[in-house]
Amino acid sequence: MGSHAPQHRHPASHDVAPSFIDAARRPVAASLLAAALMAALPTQAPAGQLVGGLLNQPLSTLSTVVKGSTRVIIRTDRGVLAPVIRLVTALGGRVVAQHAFIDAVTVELPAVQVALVVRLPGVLSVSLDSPVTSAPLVDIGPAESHLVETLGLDDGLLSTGPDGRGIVVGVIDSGLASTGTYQIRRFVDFTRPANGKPYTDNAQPSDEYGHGTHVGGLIAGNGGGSNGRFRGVAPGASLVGLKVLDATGAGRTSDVLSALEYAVANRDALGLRVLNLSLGHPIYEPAGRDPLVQGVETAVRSGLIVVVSAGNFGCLPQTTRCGYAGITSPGNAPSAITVGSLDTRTTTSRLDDAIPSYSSRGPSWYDGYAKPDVVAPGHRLVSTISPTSTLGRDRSRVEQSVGPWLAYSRLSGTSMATAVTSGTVALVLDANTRARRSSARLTPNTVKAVLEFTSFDVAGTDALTQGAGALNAAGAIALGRRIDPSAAPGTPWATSVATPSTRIGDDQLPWTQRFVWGDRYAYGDTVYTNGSAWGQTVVWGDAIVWGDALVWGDALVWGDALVWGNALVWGNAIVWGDSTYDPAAQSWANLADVH
Ligand SMILES: [Ca+2]
Repeated sequence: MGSHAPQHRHPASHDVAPSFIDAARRPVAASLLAAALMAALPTQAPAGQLVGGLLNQPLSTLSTVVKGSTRVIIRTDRGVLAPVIRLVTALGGRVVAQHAFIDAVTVELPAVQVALVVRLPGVLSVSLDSPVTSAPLVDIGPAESHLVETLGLDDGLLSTGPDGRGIVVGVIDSGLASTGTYQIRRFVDFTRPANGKPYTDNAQPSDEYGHGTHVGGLIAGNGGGSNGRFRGVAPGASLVGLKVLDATGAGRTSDVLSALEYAVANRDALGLRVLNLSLGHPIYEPAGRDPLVQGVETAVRSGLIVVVSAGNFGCLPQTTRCGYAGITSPGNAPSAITVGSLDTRTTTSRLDDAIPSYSSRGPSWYDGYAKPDVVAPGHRLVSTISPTSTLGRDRSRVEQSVGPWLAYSRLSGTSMATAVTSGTVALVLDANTRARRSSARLTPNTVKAVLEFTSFDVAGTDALTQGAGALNAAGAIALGRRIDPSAAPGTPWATSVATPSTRIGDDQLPWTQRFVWGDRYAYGDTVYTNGSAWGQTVVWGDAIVWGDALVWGDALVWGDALVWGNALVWGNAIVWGDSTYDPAAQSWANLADVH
């Protein structure tokens, strides 16, 4: 990547953060430490080159200029986390949190030592403990009032069909206020360390910002106080609140990692099936090194279905020009279900839908993954909020006040689209459980395939903007309930749908029947067979044997569709006219600066 990487603002992370693991600063004889460091120093590569290659993008700049301390996430080879921590501690590092599930540790470290740490044996990479944000968009206009209908969830489906009952969704966000409109199974506060752990377990539900409460209501709110008018997608589902964002909607990557690890460790005890991450930070390094991506991939391999926002960086705010490669991390996690936003134009009909300008387009930086996976209603959605929260105090957003604990407010963004998708996943899981009596479960890849296969095409929109297509909850339920996860590998597990289409309002709309796989489109009936692609340990997008069941489309061509003004995105580079364009000094920096 080198000079083609987007230049991001350097987050101010050298402030002093609260500690909860007071790692002992072991006295180490100077000669012993020197020996360890000498052994660690590489002989085969110039030091500067090595350091630049192992540090993520903002840190490689920071470490050369910052005095004082900085917070970094160190990833290590498997099995050597403990000895690396001992060495880092000897260098003056203080452990903030361990992330054993991805062989990583977050450390507060004198900035001058970063260059030494990166050379320690067993250290794979060092990343800044980057700020994550969840800021929704301010916009003016009529509120979406046909959410349930445009998803195909009317016609009494709730009374007879799935409502998410028995499905637990984890919400990694700013918290959940006690609104009384959704069931909170557990609340864990990762912004308040306690008892030597990086979180307060069984905490009182709270949400000073208001974002998580809105997301939670879209997933599982029952519409209480609004006569059901503003109910969420899966009111039978229950929530686990995993609070990582503060009263301004900002948090730390390390806290998100702690929440992911908690979810993986407690998934069976809590019955967790789905995780909603309506947050992120700019992509600073390849997905294979990004700690947040690694956390999401580990969660998916454990069986959790992880739904992630694409980001709200579709256009340059300064010029309102729309462009590509605005996906945020962990939306670049291959196995996540990455969701962009859809403006339903406040109608039930899907024919007038459009992608809002802010919705981040693919591909992902560095890796060139085709993202998002789908788009979903996310524009001017009305959901629960605490009137005393940061967002709840903005009266211009309020659609209905219910009481001192609850109001319904209007927010827009890929965060909201992600919540609608998580709710739909809960419905699909519930529908499949109701139709089956076996204990076999739909894998994350299967659910993702179902959402993509049943999606609707958004007219006039390219693949890197809409992904496979727009969410079709009714169609996803119809297909999801047909699949028998206990079928033997390689055998059909669902009968084909004769007419792969869904009626929404007055229109019978065809499913796209396509997948976004790695950097390609694919078509075909593969979803009807228990193929290896749907296995729990297969990373979405990996090259695997498909047999004849699938028709490959062309590789997504970074061609005419990707013209941004005069700039053209090509793989990892931006080509400007005929010459390679260095985005670091130009408008790309402005886009990244919004974070
Ligand atoms: Ca519409």
